[in-house]
Amino acid sequence: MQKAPIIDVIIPAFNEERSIGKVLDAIPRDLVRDVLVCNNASTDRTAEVACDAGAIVLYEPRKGYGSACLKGIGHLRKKPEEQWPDIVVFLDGDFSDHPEELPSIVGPILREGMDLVIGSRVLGNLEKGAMQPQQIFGNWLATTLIRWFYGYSFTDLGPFRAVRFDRLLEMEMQDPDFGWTVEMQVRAAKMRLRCTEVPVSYRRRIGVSKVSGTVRGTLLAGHKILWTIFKLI
Ligand SMILES: Nc1nc2c(ncn2[C@@H]2O[C@H](COP(=O)(O)OP(=O)(O)OP(=O)(O)O)[C@@H](O)[C@H]2O)c(=O)[nH]1
Ligand SMILES: [Mg+2]
Repeated sequence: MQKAPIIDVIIPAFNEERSIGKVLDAIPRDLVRDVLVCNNASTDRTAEVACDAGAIVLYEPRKGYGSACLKGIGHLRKKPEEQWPDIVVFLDGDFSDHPEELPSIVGPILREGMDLVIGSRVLGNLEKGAMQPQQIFGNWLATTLIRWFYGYSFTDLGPFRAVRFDRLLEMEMQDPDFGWTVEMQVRAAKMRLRCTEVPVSYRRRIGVSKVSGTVRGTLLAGHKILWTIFKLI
């Protein structure tokens, strides 16, 4: 990329009023054009807090992590092509990720010609209790299957990631919920994209756990992730 790259950030958010302001404040805004908070039918003040902190707030009535991300992509795609971003960064709205690490997430795209960069919590600084044992096992299983079926070595399905926008559009992402992250990695592998990982820090979320800390959420997410890997073969 010759000119200064356009980097936009997409944050799916469902009832994250206590954390979203901190997430937005920690994003290095000098590197980023727009921050899109995709408000997933929140019933709290997530939208107001995000708007006050300078984000563009989009509303997505369909629940689910993937639906919120798709809303953000749709918003960017509708712009005239010359205003499309070069890179899109995804991160969570619960302040588990460390947004100030954005430069290391986009670095391999800018400097090494990568298409997709996954922030690996396994390789990075993982706060005790930030990931549940079943989540660590599930990620290990999913990444092992991806290695067997697709020959790509990932260590994590972490939410903090960067992807070239043109490649993201070519992926034609579809998953409306928990399969989103693994779908992106499987599609990237099938497309033989240039993928890498960088270590990222990860801490305990602010607010109530919705997925990994609940039995129902873990079972649904685990099932969906494995199903997505087999479905796309
Ligand atoms: N659970 C859930 N999260 C959503 C939804 N839509 C957007 N999100 C956001 O997606 C991000 C990831 O969800 P989390 O609830 O943090 O999922 P997790 O990190 O696997 O598990 P916990 O942090 O333990 O709940 C957060 O920013 C959520 O606010 C949704 O419909 N359900
Ligand atoms: Mg979380």
